[in-house]
Amino acid sequence: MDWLTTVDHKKIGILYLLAGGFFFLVGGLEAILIRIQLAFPDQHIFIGDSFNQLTTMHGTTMIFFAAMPVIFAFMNAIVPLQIGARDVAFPFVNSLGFWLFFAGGILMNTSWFLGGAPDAGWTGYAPLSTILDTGWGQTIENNLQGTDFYVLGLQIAGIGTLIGGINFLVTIINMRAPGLTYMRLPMFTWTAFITSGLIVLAFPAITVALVELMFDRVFGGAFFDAARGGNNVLWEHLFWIFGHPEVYILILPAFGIISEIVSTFSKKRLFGYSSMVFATVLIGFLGFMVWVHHMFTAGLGPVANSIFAIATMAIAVPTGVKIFNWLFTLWGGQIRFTTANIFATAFIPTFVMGGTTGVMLAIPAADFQYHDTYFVVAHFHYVIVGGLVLGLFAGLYYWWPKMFGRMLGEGLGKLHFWLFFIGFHLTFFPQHFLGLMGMPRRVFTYQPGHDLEVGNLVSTVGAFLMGIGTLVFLINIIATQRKPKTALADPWDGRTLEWAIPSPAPEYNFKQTPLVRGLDALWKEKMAGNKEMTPAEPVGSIHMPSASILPLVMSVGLFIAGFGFMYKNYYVAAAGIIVTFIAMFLRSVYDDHGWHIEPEELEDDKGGRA
Ligand code: HEM
Ligand SMILES: [Cu+2]
Repeated sequence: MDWLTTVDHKKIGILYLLAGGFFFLVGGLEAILIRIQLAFPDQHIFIGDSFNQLTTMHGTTMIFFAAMPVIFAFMNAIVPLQIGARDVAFPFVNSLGFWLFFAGGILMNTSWFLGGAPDAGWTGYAPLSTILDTGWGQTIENNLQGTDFYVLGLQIAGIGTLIGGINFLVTIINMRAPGLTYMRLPMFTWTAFITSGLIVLAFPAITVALVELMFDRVFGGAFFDAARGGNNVLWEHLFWIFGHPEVYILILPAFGIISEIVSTFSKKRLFGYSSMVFATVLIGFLGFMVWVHHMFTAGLGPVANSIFAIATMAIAVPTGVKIFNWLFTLWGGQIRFTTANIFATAFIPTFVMGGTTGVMLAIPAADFQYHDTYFVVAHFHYVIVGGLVLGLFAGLYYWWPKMFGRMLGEGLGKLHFWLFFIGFHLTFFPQHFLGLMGMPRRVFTYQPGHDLEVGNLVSTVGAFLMGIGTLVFLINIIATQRKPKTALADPWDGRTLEWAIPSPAPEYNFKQTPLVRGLDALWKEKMAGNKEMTPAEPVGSIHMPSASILPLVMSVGLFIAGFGFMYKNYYVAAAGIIVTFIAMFLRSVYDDHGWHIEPEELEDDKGGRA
């Protein structure tokens, strides 16, 4: 019950991690099924519709319901601690954001059991996504509803993400401890800040696109129907105006995680901190200027293509700055190869390979050849799996003690790393060549005798290795959970504020708000010979927000309404919306001032002095 009503950012972080982890397994299973079908030529296991559903759901699940929530898990679990805050700015909204994401994810995945999943690709291109049973012969046999699940599931989840982004923007702007100026923010918080900004600017584009798609599908609209005056390229623009920034929403926090870990485990401050900040802001900005590189072959013409090609290549510059700064941080450091740091250092060359193929794709003339082949599949998996997922694993090993009070096993961790890392390269490296040899993406089979057999088989073997690696990680988690909570407050000899308080953090985080006196606030105090942070305020009563069931109720309401719209049963839709509105009404009329923890209740051994 506690978990259904919690507004504590640390618990919400754990909820995001559990839900995101669950969807990672679902998406991973879908990936393995795809690779089983492609292991050998001319197979008949998942073909046609079922293959399209697998690829669509795999992509959508991984991006929206696995990677995004795990990033939110870290933002929740770590950002308030790194800035010396007691919670996020709007704890209630934070919980609402989680439940909306979860409702959207579940709604979309119920499609598997209700007549078929969406099958128009994770990009949902019109007019493929606008096809439905209109009675004039365009019926897709068993899949009338699939894309409706996509439209409504993403819409509900998207609102959750959007309000989450707003919340973290406000939190980082307003709730920093005294002395924590912007140029002293830990790198992970900086990337969380820019990512939140990108969310606030990018998600409205997909919201609008999905509303239009919903009108086309549910109410017979014509936004994307060229025959009735609409324009299907409009969908591509709206999707990628969101979609390209989205990939930076995903990768920037991973950059932040890597920066923290590389610096902690080389016992050096991050090389070129201010250039790192500047590069992050610049990547965020340029992320909005390049969406058309996904549309080079859509026929926008040479001028548009050239402008967006140059803008795209420009992103490689700040990205290169980051890469060199990480290398210079490691250079001459006292490096400790913990599991977290192995994942972090392996991230660097892997991500560089993904960036390189990105620059290749950014050349329009070349892209006409690569586009919609396995080369693109190889590119984005190098950046998303080789970049983001390695970064997330690094972060999990690093912050696990802070989140759960226990250390993940190092032996199993290293086994996990090697299985996953080798499996990853086996899976995706051959795909570059499959693409160059002409294998189109999203095909469910290929014929023997075109030299595509070996690459595909190696790729499938690699996918199984990654799956086994993930199982080792799960075993590690289970083994760890059975041990007592004995993690130290600062197990890695850390540099930033989250290591100044016990693991796991007490409910109120900091007994006294700390005073920040420089970059790497905790390290600064350690160097000055202090064992703990200097407090910025006397011990006093601590104000806490009250738990509430309303965020869950609001999300359930929208979940019900989603089904109503899908099956065009407007009574159900109205009932769902009414549930949500009643919950909103209760929230606004019921005055809740929260509660206080009095100084006598603060345990001495908890919360340190700061
Ligand atoms: C130096 C940086 C990068 C460059 C120059 C770059 C360039 C490109 C280009 C030109 C395409 C379009 C290929 C085509 O469809 O023909 C593409 C696709 C893609 N990129 Fe990147 N990229 C970069 C970094 C990233 C990062 C950091 C991510 C994610 C974390 C990412 C994720 C993707 C995805 C998911 C697609 C495929 C979208 C789809 O059609 O399904 N890229 N990239
Ligand atoms: Cu892009």
